[in-house]
Amino acid sequence: HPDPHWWESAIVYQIYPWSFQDSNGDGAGDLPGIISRLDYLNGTSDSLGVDAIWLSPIYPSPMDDFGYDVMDYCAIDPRFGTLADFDRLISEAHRRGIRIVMDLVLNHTSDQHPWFVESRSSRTSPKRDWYYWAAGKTGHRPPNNWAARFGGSAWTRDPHTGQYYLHSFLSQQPDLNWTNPAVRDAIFDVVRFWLDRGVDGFRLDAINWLGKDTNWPDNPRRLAWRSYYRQVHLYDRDQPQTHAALRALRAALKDRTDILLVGEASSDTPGGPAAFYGTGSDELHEVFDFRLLRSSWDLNAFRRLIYESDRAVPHGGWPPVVFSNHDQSRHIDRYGKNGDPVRRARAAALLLFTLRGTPFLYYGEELGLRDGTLRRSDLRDPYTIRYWPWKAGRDPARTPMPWDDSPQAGFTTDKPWLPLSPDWPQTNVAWEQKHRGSMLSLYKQLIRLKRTSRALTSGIYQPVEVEGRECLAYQRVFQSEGQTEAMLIALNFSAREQTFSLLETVSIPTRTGTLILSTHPRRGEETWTADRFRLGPDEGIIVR
Ligand code: TEU
Repeated sequence: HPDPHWWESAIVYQIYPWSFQDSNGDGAGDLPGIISRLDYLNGTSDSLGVDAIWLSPIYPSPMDDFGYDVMDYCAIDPRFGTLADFDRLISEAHRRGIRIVMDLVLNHTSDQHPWFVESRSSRTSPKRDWYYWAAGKTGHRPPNNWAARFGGSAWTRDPHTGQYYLHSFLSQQPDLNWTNPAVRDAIFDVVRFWLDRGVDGFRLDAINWLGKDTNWPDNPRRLAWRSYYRQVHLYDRDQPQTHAALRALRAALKDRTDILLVGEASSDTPGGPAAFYGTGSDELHEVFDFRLLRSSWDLNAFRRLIYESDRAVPHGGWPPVVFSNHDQSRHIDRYGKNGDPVRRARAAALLLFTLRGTPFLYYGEELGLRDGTLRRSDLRDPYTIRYWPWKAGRDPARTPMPWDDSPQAGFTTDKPWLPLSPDWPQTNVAWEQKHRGSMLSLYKQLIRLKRTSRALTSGIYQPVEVEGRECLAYQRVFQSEGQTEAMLIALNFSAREQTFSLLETVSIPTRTGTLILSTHPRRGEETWTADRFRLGPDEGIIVR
């Protein structure tokens, strides 16, 4: 039963398959494990209540980048299960009202993918131009100065043919040549393969990398800090060919208005990630905007970035809201710096479910799970290892989901592939389900509220001016047939209790109302007035 644009009222939950639930005791998560935990996500009165799962890659892979290096786009890695397990996941999820969004890694494959194996076999291989090959400069120097995202040159010389291949990430992740129509056709076959199995959408990995300037000009460098230069990715990201490829993909899906295309574009161009909405109806439905995620917990930055990213989405597109994913420290640790992490994470939860857009939760954030404290010998991700200990890296945010206080937190019976985060004895599903003041209880409350409020799902976003500094306020307003539903959100960005009042610079349907939710456990239904209201440290409230 097609439900066009289902994502505009949905809540999406990202599962990192390595870390959600192990079913066979090998210390790593798998599909049968995920199936066994679906009731936690939706389908019972006690479930979290999410509408879709975004699954990070589960395809066969040598796991150099933990699945973002794909060897076969149309199969399941045996570590995670089989295609039969996947089909069962789809039907069991759908039965509970959960949709499945697959991760599609289109910029590159693994160097073990048969396409690349064939491509590198000789200069005249029929698949040679499925990837980018170029001659080096004299003296075994790469064709240009492009830097790989994970360090070093973006070019690696293949001794077998003496040419260089391009890889924007690890050298084990050669970039596909999207100027070649055969590549595009092969990928569209992959899309059809998963659509036939019943998936509901795709998260498009690193999508702004797709097109390249194949004249291979050097990227300019800009002085970033003292004598440290940073490369400006002028010619290897955000190229016009990327838009052409996305338009073709969207056109191929024109009869499927129920298939979500959400793209990851950590783009630094002036148009920013929003450029990948195209006109609003010819490229992606949703594009992650990581500016808020990269910001520190700062009122002025949040006010500006929320406004800008909301305004940037063209008519027809829909914004995702995201604070955490598998690529950086969890936001409880990032936003919690120089403050109270739990109170701030509760305030962030309020934003996640009340800003305009589809909330994307990263597994464990609903528990307030903290980053793992890992030793050098625990690390698995090559990017984390390369910059250890100067950068926190990605492994700390990928630790196993803590389900209960049994050994290994109910995640596995063996040694987990990454150690549990140290807070798991209190921060786990079983404990939090029993405590009304827990992060999990707050997430459930917010999800229930969002689902039953037209204002919170479909209403417009309007900033509201506040008298007194350090308070962010906005309203969500939904109007239809003369009826107005409005919700006001106010958030104290300081660690002190303060009294605020709203300025009447815009028409505020919410000058009086009932305070229906607070991120501080003690407050419940009480009357509220815009003229004078008190907020505790880091407290956020919703007023109806
Ligand atoms: O990430 C692309 C990306 O933009 C990264 O540079 C990201 O900003 C970085 O990891 C932050 O530390 C995607 C995936 O999300 C990531 O896990 C993959 O490793 C990468 O693509 C390559 O496929």
